[in-house]
Amino acid sequence: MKRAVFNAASAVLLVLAFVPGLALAKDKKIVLGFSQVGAESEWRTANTQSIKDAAATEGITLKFSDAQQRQENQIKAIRSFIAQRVDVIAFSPVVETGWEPVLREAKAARIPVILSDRAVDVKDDSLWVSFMGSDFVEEGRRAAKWLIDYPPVKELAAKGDVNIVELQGTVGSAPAIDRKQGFEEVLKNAPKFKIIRSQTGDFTRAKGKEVMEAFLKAEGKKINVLYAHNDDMAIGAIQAIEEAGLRPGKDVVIVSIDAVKGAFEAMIAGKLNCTVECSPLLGPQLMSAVKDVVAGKPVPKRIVTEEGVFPQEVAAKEFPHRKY
Ligand code: GYE
Repeated sequence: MKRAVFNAASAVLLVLAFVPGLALAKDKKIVLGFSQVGAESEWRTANTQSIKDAAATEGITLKFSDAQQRQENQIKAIRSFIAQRVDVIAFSPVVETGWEPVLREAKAARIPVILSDRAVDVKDDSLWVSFMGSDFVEEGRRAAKWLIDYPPVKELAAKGDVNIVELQGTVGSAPAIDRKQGFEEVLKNAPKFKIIRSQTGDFTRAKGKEVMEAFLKAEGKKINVLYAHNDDMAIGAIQAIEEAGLRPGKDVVIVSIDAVKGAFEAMIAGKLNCTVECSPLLGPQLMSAVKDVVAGKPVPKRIVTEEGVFPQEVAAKEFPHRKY
């Protein structure tokens, strides 16, 4: 009975929404300006898709801008959203610092700003309304915890040092800073584990491969472990390891972050040992926060994404359930 009443009510609403000339919905469409980091990884592609899909589902007009991993492009995009007087601005800041001036301009224009995926480092918290995304420090800790408990690595540690090379994400970005910090924090209590080289691979496959080649040239067989701040860099590095005549996943144990499909394929092939989950599917919660902000409802200052860890042993079983 209740459902029938509800259905009747929504049918009336539907009809109303489609009657031409009725101001309903049309004039009220929320306009969201979104400045994306770029298209540097599988993660980012899935994130962009999630945001576009969710905006379409929620009937939110999305002005989407790709910054190609450059802060100045993001600042330009945000200024243009302000000039266009969008209802809400959301962005995924490529780096943490340097945002005060443009965020103050948005505030002066009374346009609320939501941070998606990555945080900013600004003193004045009133410059943004909400930050939704993962706990990157925790992801780094999870990678390290998995590593020191991984039996082949434990065996190595029993005999001597475990030499780690690290592929960092984009210099100055929240995930690169935090994933390094979380990983090192856990390793502090595991003195046999040594990071012998650490360099940025800018979160891309091409750079991951290039930097891994340099690591291999310098350290060769000394390298026991690769810790990559994202799966794409690990996948690029796997190629470099194979080209150097070594076996990724065996001669070099590899742990990375994101848990994208490409990582599952690499695990199933035995070339990647573990991936720590970081979900890019932020679209639906972003749109719901956008709607709440416009409606004047309170939104949480911090919304943390829930995620897990996937070692190689579970990859084949999990693969069919992966959405990105
Ligand atoms: O891990 C990486 C991407 O900010 C969490 O950015 C995101 C990171 C993600 O390029 O693959």
